Amino acid sequence: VTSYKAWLQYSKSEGKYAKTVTPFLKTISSSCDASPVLWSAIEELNQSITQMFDFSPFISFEVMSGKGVVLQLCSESETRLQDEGYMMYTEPNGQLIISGKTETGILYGTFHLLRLLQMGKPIDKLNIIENPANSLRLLNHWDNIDGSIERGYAGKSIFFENDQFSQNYGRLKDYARMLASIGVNGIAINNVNVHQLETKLITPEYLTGVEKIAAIFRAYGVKTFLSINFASPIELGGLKTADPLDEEVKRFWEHAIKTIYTHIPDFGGVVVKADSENRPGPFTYGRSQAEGANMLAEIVAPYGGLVIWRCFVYNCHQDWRDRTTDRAKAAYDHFMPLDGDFHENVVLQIKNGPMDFQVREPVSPLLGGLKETNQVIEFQITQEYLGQQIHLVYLVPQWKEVLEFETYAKGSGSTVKKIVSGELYDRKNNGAAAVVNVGDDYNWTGHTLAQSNLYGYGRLMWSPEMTAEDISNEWITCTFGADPLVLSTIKGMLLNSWTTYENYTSPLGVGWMVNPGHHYGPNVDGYEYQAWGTYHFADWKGLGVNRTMATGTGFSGQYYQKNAEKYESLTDCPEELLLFFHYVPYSYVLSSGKTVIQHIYDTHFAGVEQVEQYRQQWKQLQGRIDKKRFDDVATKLDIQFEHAKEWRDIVNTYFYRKSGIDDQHNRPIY
Ligand code: BDP
Repeated sequence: VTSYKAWLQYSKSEGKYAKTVTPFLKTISSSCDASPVLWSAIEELNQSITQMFDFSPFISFEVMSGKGVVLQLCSESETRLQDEGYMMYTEPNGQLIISGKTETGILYGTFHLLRLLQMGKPIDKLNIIENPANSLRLLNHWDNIDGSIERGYAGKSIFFENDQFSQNYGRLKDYARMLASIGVNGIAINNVNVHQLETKLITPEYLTGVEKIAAIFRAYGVKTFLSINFASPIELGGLKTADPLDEEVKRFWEHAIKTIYTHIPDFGGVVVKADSENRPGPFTYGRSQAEGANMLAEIVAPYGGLVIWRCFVYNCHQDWRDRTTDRAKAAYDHFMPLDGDFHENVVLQIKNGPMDFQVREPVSPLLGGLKETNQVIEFQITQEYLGQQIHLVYLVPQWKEVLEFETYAKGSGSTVKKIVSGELYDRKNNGAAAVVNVGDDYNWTGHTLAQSNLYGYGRLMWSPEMTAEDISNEWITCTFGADPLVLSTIKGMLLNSWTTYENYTSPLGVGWMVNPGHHYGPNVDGYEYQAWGTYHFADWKGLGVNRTMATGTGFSGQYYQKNAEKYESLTDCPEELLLFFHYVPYSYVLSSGKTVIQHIYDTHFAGVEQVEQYRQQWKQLQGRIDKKRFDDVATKLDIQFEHAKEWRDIVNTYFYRKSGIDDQHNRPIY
């Protein structure tokens, strides 16, 4: 199935281009030992070249002279390369050299070459040096052993099935290939909410299964991680406590970690969601998050493991009438005082925004706030609040905005991407993690075009300098081929899709107008009178959350001065975040000259019209892409259109009734 192959289509290449590149691809030779990772590179080259060009390359473990691909390890002293980096250049004699300090570097170079070939780029004068900007490029699967996926919208788990490990290893290998092709180097295979059965993943009974998965991914440079239950000492060890400072608890973990590493010597480490949304954690024992994380860190350190500790710690039983406890403040309040207290192998995982993956949020103030702590930014590729892979939302522009955000942590130039990569504060165990959107659907991601988000995440974390457009060019060409109309149409749709979704959902940064629980579809007051800390405070006079220092929750004060002042001021606050920081009357006038209420009406009508345009644009591609993928997307767009109208009507009607203010254009609002 074509959609299964995602961006690794390797479609037939004919004509002039095929003629020019063929001589360079006739042989693949290497002087390296045939390790699993090197073998993956050779196998990928062999299969893709065979598919694209109607011949099979000659493979040799002795370097061949003259035109041909050569895979080689370069000297340890090569200062231009990091461990996972690579060089790729064409010698005057026509040898196309891919060299890395490690075999993983060579594998990444190989996928770069295949990308060039899929895009029809010249390869006769290559001179490329690439290093990843971020050392940790991780994915989190929220998969449960029964096969379900928390917030999964693309079928069931590819790892688990009916309380067992899934036996579809071929599929896992294909997934590993996809991940290596975009530079992902670590995956946590189970849900951060570790339930009873998943708690057992760290026991020998289950580790034999994890071990098999780890072997598949290892051959593609991807390390395996597990999410663990902080209360394991009680649930598995029969102890009375999980207190991180208790000696018996430590002994429990020493034994558990040793067992993991016996099975998986290069195990990446553990992911921990503690003291959050009813999960156990150190708070139960009066210990800090640092005490909890460091206990585990000391135990995994001798094995080279990491403790990835999530900062999504907040009180999910708050009183909605209490307007000073602000959920947006929680992560910063909990973790800032601990800056510098975490061990070197602890990595804090920080959601991109202070709330929870809404269509629009400011950047988490912990990013840039923390100076002496390793950190990964957490993105959500799975579209929990963004249309659940029924709606088209290309997320790269959103992530790009986050990465380019100026924190002023060390004066200007202190962008999030430099903090995340570790450059600004000279930190090593840094980078990104993302909740992935993959399941066992034939096209991996439910919506075929949602493959672009997985692709984009990997590419952007490797190279945050790429633009959302660069990434879409690559993805579309590799996925759908080089037809210019296909390229320009899909590109236009992708690049505007986030704004479109924002238009017909929640306005001006306020967020949260979704149905509680499953989070799909409009429900303006769905969360308004509940304990989750997620409000819009709309009443008959206006709406928005007052997060100012002067009269509100004080959240704006968690930023460095320049940003704090900007958010604090009603007039300087970026308008897309106006209602995140301010409560304003419906008649408040925006820079466009429109009132807030008119803006709400207009954007909601516009958003639906844009979806209608996507449907029309997509129709023009009929016959230009395979029928299955064409129909798949067409169907999704039809549903999106219906659901966008529902959003528009419910949101507009709600605010019309609250405000009593008519639409200037007299469109139907009831
Ligand atoms: C929220 C999800 C919930 C996750 C939680 C988390 O609704 O299912 O468990 O995030 O990140 O967005 O831990």
